[in-house]
Amino acid sequence: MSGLRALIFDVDGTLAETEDLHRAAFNRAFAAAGLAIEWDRARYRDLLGTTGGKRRILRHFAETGLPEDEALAAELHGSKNRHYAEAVERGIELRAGVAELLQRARAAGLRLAIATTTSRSNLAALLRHAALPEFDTIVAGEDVSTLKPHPEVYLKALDLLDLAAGSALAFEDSANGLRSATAAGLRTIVTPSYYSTGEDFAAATAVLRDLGDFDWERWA
Ligand code: XBP
Ligand code: MG
Repeated sequence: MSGLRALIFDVDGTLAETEDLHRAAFNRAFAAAGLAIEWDRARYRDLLGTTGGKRRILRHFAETGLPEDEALAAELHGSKNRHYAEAVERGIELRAGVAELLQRARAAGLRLAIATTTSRSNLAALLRHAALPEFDTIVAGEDVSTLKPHPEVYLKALDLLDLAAGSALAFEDSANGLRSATAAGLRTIVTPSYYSTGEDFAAATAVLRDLGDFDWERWA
């Protein structure tokens, strides 16, 4: 395809399998605060339907009859992010094919952007410790008023890139992310992750096992 100018990437689940590190960090934060809350994988898969860590904690409070204490949720979320950064510092690998795709895109003169609902501190930890190149544009959770599946994060990335949606491709791992990107008008490549496997990706332009399977010639 001609006219492709930029690739816009989701972070958690797409660049790296980070969600289980988030889950463990939530559990550490709950334990450190003396709360008897522990999220197993099945519970976390369900909670991932709610984007944003603080909103996820508040949903758990609501669903288990605890007071919806915003200040406590914010404190726990801050603690979770510190535990998450420590875990990322101990080592994180990119998903298969990601580094190669980013390199090829750079070599082809494409611009690279990030559109994520995660906190900037989590992204900074990942950018410091995973083998990622510089991104031209980054939009994170704090930069938008409404998280995915709302399109704001992708619309903002396109605005900062000064590109129309037709000149870019989005890369996502989840149904919420796919809804966000397609609502922004972007064609979206989905690579299902550990937690998103089995979700509905019917609206995707392509669904790939990993980004090493990205058919570069078709797009570049
Ligand atoms: C996935 C998310 C995030 C993370 C936790 O983000 O839903 O909420 O689970 O991040 P992405 P925070 O768009 O990168 O897939 O705790 O910082 O909200
Ligand atoms: Mg994701």
